[in-house]
Amino acid sequence: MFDKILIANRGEIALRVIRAAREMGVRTVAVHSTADADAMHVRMADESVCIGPPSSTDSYLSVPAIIAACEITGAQAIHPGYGFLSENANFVQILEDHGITFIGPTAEHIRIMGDKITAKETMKNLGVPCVPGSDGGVPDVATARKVAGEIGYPVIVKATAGGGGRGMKLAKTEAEIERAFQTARSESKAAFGNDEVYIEKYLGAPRHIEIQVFGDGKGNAVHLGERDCSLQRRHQKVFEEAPGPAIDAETRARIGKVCADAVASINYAGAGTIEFLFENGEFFFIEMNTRLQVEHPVTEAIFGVDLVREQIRVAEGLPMSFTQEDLVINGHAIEIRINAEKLPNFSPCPGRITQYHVPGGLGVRMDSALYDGYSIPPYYDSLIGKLIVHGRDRDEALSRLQRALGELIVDGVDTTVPLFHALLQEPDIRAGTYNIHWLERWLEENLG
Ligand code: MV4
Repeated sequence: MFDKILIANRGEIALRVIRAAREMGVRTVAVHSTADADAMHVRMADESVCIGPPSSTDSYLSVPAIIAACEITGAQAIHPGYGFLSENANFVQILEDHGITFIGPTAEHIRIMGDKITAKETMKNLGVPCVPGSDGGVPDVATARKVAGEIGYPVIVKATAGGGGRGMKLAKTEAEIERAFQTARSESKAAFGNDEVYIEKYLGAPRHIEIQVFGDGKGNAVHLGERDCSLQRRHQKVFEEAPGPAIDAETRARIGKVCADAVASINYAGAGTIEFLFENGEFFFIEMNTRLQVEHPVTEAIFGVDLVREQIRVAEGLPMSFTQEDLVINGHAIEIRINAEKLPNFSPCPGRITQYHVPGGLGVRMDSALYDGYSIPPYYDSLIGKLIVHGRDRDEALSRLQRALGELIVDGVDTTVPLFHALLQEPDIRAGTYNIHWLERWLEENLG
């Protein structure tokens, strides 16, 4: 086993990794910016290294500073968490060249999935069902018009370097294709330095269903079912649950096997998420994320596994500690993301926490790096906590969420907690009958 790992992240995910490492007897190194000197991850780690000024670019994204921290402390591996350097293939390539283990997939797999055209082509060749669309990149307007005409309108033009909703343009009719194509292309060039775009049939009212996969890097892989993450605002997830209310056991087993077989055949290592749009009983691949995701705890809850522990094991070359047959779903889990944001505009609300009380009891997990008196710095994202509840079924999970939310106190800053009190009153939330557009519409009608 590793003696010591470095966590190249902050906030709740840094704590999440420190906790798994500690249970495994692995020592931990926190890195932090000057703004995070008093952060909980620095306190909780065995050692810490200051790696730069507040700006992420000069600290949590600084490859030389992070590698120097590794060399100084003798850490043998780096866990990237999510965001920051977690899907940066160049970073992973440099670690590979320095003999530092990256706790995650290879640079090559990150690169393949980071380019959305290559990712889709790879998945299609592995038998994963994809959204109908262009065969690879679309070089000019004439081709765009031809491809869109063949697929049928509406279509969506997407940036190959995009993902997560960045660089997408809808064309409802042929009259809109030229503009959609040109805008997608120029915005993509400006944002990513890459103007390659592709075209897909636009699905009107799907759910966002993602399949959790896990590989050992040696040709073995499993799936851990799905999460329904359809409730999003501006491509930020707000509420996630597992299993998906619209997915039955047979459907899960079928798409799960397709995904597990696909990643097994490329020798994928570690945690991955295969994202689909799900409409009228059909799955359509859109993207693959090669990291541990924010919402991984709902999967952990229903399968009773520690995904970070598995990541560390596999990075060391150990086998996974479960087989597909071991992975049986128990009950239902829901996660809500608590952000330091002021409603109705969701404007960031950093500041000092004057009172913090964490809910507890059966089936309640709060992942957060907050503490009484902590000052949330203004430099990073606004996620300050995740409340995860687990029940025997969906109704019990919903009741438990409402009960736990009632116990939670976060004073001193505005948070998104009131949004969840309101959402839990909604018949569509209680019934699980929502799609990717439900939340934006609800916000429009209720917070306007
Ligand atoms: C789509 C789509 C409809 N049709 N692709 C947005 C984020 C990125 N991951 C993919 N996205 C979408 N791709 C086709 N062919 C609709 C969306 C989309 C969306 C997807 C998931 C969750 C929320 C969303 C909100 C708006 C649009």
